[in-house]
Amino acid sequence: ALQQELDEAIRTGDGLSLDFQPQVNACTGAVIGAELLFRWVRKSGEHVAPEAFIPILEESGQIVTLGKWIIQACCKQLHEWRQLGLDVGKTAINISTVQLSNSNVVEDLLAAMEEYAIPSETMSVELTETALMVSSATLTQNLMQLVENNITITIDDFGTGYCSLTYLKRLDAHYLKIDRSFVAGIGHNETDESIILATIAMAKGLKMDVIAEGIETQEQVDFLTQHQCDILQGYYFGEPMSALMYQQHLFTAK
Ligand code: G
Ligand code: G
Ligand code: NA
Ligand code: MN
Repeated sequence: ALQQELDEAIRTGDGLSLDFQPQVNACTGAVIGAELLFRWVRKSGEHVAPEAFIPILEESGQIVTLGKWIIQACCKQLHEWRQLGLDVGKTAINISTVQLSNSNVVEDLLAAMEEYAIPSETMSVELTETALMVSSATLTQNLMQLVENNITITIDDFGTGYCSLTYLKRLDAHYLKIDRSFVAGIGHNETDESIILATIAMAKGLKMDVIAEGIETQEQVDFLTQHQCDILQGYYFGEPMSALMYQQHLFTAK
């Protein structure tokens, strides 16, 4: 039933939307871009968390059409903002390793960016891992195509996925994103703090920039800034917002 309802939603667009959550420069606090987060509200009014249904769609293959919808809607929105003269920085779109292994998702992204005249330096991909991946030719090809087209790659949820270290070794990723479960331990869990410090040191050694997510407190901001984290994201700076709210946020954040 969930799958049928989503099929219909993708066809009509009803109940589907995109949220934007600001990402800020850790030193200056300036908004440098946003992460795009997909939202689905069912006909019953129930909000379904992406974690709850994306794995199901990956299994059924529906993630391919949903992925196309998200990419189209994102580029259309970015185009509108550009037309208004709004500089929204870099937008990070979540793409799972399942999507990258089973579809032409990068072709879709490049086509939409061309259609809506979105420069590659304003687009980035957060590589999320929802299932154990065996490397496939399609996955490798898709990742290479991103790099060739100057689209930056972030390894998402670092330390919680299945084989992130393998990606670090094989992949030209630009950013490493510290998972919010580690950030939550700052100030009271030495293990989490040690993992964060080791992760930052490793990322710097690999010439990568570090993003931390799930920032909710000043203490977390201070700790991460003191330890050379580059980009911060979390409720402390702004919750995921509708496009309209985000647009207003950009004006008031300046
Ligand atoms: O904002 P929220 O906690 O609901 O997002 C949960 C997770 O859902 C995110 O960490 C992200 O990995 C996943 N997600 C959100 N939007 C998308 C999307 O557009 N595509 C994919 N593949 N995953 C997404
Ligand atoms: O890693 P992922 O792409 O799932 O991260 C995005 C998710 O994290 C979204 O579901 C978003 O709603 C959630 N999120 C964003 N900021 C915060 C925060 O400060 N605290 C918590 N607990 N969750 C957050
Ligand atoms: Na993400
Ligand atoms: Mn994450």
